[in-house]
Amino acid sequence: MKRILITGALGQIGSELDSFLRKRYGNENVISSDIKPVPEGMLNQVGLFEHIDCLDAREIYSVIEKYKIDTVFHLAAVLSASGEKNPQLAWKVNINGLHNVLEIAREYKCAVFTPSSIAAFGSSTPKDNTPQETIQRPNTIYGLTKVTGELLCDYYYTKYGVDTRGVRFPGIISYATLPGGGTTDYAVEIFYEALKNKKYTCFLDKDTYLDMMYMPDALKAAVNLMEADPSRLKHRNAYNVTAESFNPEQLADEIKKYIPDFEMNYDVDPIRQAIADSWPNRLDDSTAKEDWGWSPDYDLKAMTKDMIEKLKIKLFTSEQRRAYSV
Ligand code: VAH
Repeated sequence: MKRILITGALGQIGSELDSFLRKRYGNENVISSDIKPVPEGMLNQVGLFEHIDCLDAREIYSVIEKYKIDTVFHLAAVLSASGEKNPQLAWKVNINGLHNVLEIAREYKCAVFTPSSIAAFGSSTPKDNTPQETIQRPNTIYGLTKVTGELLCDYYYTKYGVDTRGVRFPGIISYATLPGGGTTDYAVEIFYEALKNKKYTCFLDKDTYLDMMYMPDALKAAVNLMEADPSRLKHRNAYNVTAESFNPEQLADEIKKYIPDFEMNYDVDPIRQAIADSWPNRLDDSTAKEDWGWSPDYDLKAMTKDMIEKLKIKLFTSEQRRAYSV
């Protein structure tokens, strides 16, 4: 892995994967791309940047040719809640966009990382210690595109030898970029609201268990898998990975250790609740640990501590931080 392209680089994962990879491989070896232009406020944070609409194969071709790309982290996707509002767009972006990338990777012999998700499982999947190989019958368009994407990436590996790899990400929590259109977004929004307003109204029920992961662990999973010795990989698309499983009430209780007067309310969104209810409570990620040494660093306690510390710096001036009784 020497010359890397990230698609969807302005999203929640992409915006942090960009700087992570630049530190690891050098600024000149990481090209970020997105369908959107770089926002004013991010111009000094992004390295080499190109416009790519993954539905336009010519744009992908030209960037891969221009920079002699050998590895693509394909992150451009429509997430679960947004997908239910526009299933047709979700299918086009998540499948046709992926197919464009795989076809070009086949021609230019690029390796491809494509994240799957716990959303690739459905209500008939075992909810606790969800196995690496089990029933996958999701009932959301996002989940359906994730299962299709897993199968398509495996096909390109077995049929054409394209070095495709992926992980099934849980909900990802980060302080740098707000997520957009996800069912797990509550676990990010809650921190902003707790610090700014000391209260949050959660759109999921208090005892909705979901797998979650702090962004540093998510970046570690993606890069460690792509750097792993291919001979050790018994799977390609995609590995179960998780770091923690908690429900909104447990997250609220952990935040109260830093903001004692934080108030948590609930106003359940039936659409996102139904999506969350169809997902597992806790994955079994032992196969990833055995095959390529997966090992998360952040549990609920460590993630909450770091999120509060980093968001206080992001949201408040030093005077405000001094005055803030946290
Ligand atoms: C979503 N954040 O909520 C994404 C993720 C497991 C959830 O795939 O759609």
